Amino acid sequence: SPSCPDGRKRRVCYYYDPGISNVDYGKGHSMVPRRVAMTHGLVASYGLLNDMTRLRTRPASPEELLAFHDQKYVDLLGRLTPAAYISDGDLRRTAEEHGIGPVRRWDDGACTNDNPVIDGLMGYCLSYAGGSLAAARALCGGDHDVAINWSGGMHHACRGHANGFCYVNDIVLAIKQLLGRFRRVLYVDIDAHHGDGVEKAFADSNQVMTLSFHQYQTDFFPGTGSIDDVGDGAGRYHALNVPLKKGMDDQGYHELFKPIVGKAMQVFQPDAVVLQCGADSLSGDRLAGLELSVGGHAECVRYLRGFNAPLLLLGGGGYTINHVASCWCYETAVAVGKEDEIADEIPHHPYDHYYRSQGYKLQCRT
Ligand code: V1S
Ligand code: CA
Ligand code: ZN
Repeated sequence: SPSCPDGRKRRVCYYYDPGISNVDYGKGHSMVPRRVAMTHGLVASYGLLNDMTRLRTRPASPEELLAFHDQKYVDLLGRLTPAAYISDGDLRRTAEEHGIGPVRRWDDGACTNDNPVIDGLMGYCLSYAGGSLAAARALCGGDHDVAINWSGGMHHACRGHANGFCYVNDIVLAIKQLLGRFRRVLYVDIDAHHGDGVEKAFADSNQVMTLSFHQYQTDFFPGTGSIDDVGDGAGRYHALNVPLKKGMDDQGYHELFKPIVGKAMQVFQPDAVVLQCGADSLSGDRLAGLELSVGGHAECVRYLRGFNAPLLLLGGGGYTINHVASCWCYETAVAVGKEDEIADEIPHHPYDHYYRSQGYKLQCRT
């Protein structure tokens, strides 16, 4: 069925590694990787896997991380386990210099660190980076129009430093992969936080335009992304920032999103687009204060898909996990052009008890 203004169906591929359900940032930590397994459970229960090619699960190699990260940092990630962190003082100091800290506070066991030393850390990094690389390669190959990795989107990681729950920057790696085939890449970031790691990586490039919409106020993480921050040197005016006040709703958001993204598409004429779909911009998020509905969030996907450029969809933040999974499932439906066909009533599946507070409804139509 025609599902786009140009009447063409999109060929969609999708990455999911079930290993994500075992990744645990620690007790009380806001980042819950199980939300990606919940998303996959919903996607499967709605039958959407039949409308996409499932990419083979292939973790990145440590060498592939070196396309952005430095050798010392990659070596550290490879050696860092909770046991080694406790027994090896040198390793502990090195980890802390690179932004990675203890998983537990010794009094009540609750996690207090943004980037804890978690079990299976390197495997987790290689898995989500491998997913974004596989998705980027699928777009380079030309057999797919949209590629999805909901476990990716870790926009804060730096070259040699973990930051804001992100250890490796799969987005930078994926964009570098896309640049092997495409001349210009537009990066759009609808996570409630500023996409600082991606912006910084390409700040002096005119081949990559970065555009972040984010909550911006005193004490809101990471504190960067003012409207005056526009890129450096050859990349000047190729970094765009749209700082928002808390409470911004669908209508206010799209009064900015559509004209700004539309203008960026028109002026920059990208050959590929990467959309970081952080779902902490949804209303009711545990960390952020923007007030998008699932329909309003997904409208960003629908709008960008309509330009018919190769499109990479990634995850990101999102801390009220039933909302996150509902949103990314609905956006998967948008990608395959079935948003009008999926029922509001959530089908029975192994994770359905998580959706009790929303009446077992996807709540995607506004
Ligand atoms: N806001 C916020 C927030 N909450 C936490 C946190 C909460 C519980 C824990 F167990 C551990 C950490 N950290 C933060 C922020 C980082 C937000 C990262 C957003 C990531 C993303 O959605 O954009 C993409 C995945 N960190 C801070 O505010 C820094 C601190 C300044 C305060 C919190 N403490 C724990 C560290 C230092
Ligand atoms: Ca953002
Ligand atoms: Zn965020």
